[in-house]
Amino acid sequence: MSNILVLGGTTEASALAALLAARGDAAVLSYAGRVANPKAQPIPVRVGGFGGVEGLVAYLRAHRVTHLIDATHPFAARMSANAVVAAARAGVAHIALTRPAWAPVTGDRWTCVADIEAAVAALAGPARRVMLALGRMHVDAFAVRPQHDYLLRFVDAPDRPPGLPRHHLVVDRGPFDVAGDRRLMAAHGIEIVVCKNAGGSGAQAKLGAARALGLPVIMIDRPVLPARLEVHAAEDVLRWLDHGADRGV
Ligand code: 3Y8
Ligand code: NAP
Repeated sequence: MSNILVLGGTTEASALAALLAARGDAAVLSYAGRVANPKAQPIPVRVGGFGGVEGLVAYLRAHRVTHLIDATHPFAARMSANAVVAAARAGVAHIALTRPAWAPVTGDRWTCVADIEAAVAALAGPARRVMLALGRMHVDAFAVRPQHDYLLRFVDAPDRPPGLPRHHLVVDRGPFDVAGDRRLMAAHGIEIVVCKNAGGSGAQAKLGAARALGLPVIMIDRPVLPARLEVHAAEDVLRWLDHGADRGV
């Protein structure tokens, strides 16, 4: 009898949770607790860190988890690294449900950079109107570029104002749509967009909006993750659960 733990926080994790609920699988979805009201799920939810690798090993053993499914965001690098190590230590089958990285298409004006610091460096120069579509956690890194007018978008209202002298904050959660993002960018006279290569559909709208408006995009590449079994569709996870997991394929 399988007992599944899904590391969530993405559109794909929610899609998987719906499939697991429909099949009646014993499954729990885990959130870090980063936002005030995480999306409700059709399976039981736990919220909060595990306490590093050791904490996750202890959780896997205490709850007799048989399958660990890492469906976190591609930038949740520490969680994903911990999951690989903890699953191996606890002898729990592990798979990652990820989404392919976005690739530029005709009309895209991308500058790809390695990480947040490189994106900050790429914003040297005269003042511009910048959509910083990175959420809340990395805004402070851009304080060394105070000359720009920033458009920020957070899931929750922050308990202190962002440390950027000129900014406009939108409080909204995705998934977003192209028409909405295009209206937002036009209304704020955005000249350049900074974003992470999140992949998937939930954050993709801003790329279509930037393309339609002919705007350049600073695209932050994903962090490197450990080697692991990966699939890109929730249905592939179900096949793994039903046929592959016990053979470790
Ligand atoms: C807490 C749980 C679902 C999941 C929805 C996806 C899509 C909408 C688009 C922009 C980019 C950003 C941000 C974003 C998107 C989905 C997905 C996605 C980007 C929620 C959620 C949690 C979080 C955490 C939050 C981060 C922030 C990042 C906002 C739920 C809504 C920018 C990533 O205030 C904070 O501390 C926010 C932190 C990590 C990145 C950052 O640095 O601020 N996501 N987002 C999860 C937890 O506690 O474990 O309520 O659904 C989930 C979603 N956010 O089921 O429909 O699948 O990616 N999330 C990025 O891609 O750059 C917004 O504004 O254009
Ligand atoms: P991270 O930096 O890789 O993880 C930092 C620590 O947060 C982890 O070591 C773990 O704490 C805890 N954690 C992360 N995800 C967790 C989960 N699903 N359940 C329980 N604990 C979790 O992670 P992050 O980038 O802050 O992402 C946090 C959450 O937001 C994840 O669910 C992710 O899917 C979601 N998200 C992130 C982004 C993004 O841009 N980073 C975008 C959309 C959604 P312990 O070490 O104490 O176990």
